[in-house]
Amino acid sequence: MVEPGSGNYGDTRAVAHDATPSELQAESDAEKARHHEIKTELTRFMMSYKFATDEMMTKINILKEEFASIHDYSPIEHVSSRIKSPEGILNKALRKGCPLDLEDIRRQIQDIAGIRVTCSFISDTYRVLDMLTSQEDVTVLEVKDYVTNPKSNGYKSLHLIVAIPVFMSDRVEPVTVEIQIRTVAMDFWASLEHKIFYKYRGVVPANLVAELKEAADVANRLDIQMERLHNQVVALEPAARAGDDLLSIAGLTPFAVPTSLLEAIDRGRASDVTD
Ligand code: 0O2
Repeated sequence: MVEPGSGNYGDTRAVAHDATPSELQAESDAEKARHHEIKTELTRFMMSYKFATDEMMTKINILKEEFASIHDYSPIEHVSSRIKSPEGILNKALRKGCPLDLEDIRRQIQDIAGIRVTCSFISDTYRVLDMLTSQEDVTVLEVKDYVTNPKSNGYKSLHLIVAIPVFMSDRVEPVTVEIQIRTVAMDFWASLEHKIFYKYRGVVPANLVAELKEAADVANRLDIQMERLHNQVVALEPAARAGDDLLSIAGLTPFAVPTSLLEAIDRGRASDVTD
């Protein structure tokens, strides 16, 4: 017999010891059905983060390709993404004291979808930040500038939390994505520090902490020096480049550009100016 409120977990779903086999079976079926329903909800929940990541990755890759095609150089070296596993979400929710409810988790855990953008130079990290935050459908929820204000251990990165609309079959869902933007040198440092931090379970010996801080300073000096070198190269007179008569778009075979087309557009512009 099912006695409301008398079970192990203090809820109405628990079964008393004298339950008949058919009652036990019914309870087990009901539990399976509930778990199935929750799993479906969880799948939709996780999918929304995958779609948000896909959308942001497309945006970032468009910026990367557009920049590379027009300027012969891209501020973005590398982009990667990850979705936190359900276990990772559960651990973070428990750590933060967040109720185990999908809507609370959606509100309180903002790095379920994470993207990392690696740039060549410090100025590029801010350029990428500007390009992403100025997009109309991207709502900026938070920006943390650990590049200008590094953490005490030496960690540097720009952290951006955005919400992006995901168009599902029956609704539009604003989904948050955490984007970390850093240089190659900052990334190198952060991945090593992350490994050390986990190896020592957060209690890193003082000598290693000091060495890591020193390495962060070296990485910063390297960033500054590499950017200075880059600027010197950019300032040099551009040499005539082979293939200037071709129109190149990444992923497509270069198009030949008829001189007559260039001349016609040029004439059209000149007449626009004189009109
Ligand atoms: P994981 O496993 O990388 O996801 P939050 O806990 O996110 O709500 P917090 O910690 O104030 O709030 O956020 P913050 O400072 O923006 O840091 C978020 C993420 O940045 C971290 O995620 C790390 O990925 C990275 N990060 C921050 N500080 C450091 C650091 O000192 N060293 C390294 N290597 N990475 C750092 P998680 O959730 O801590 O971990």
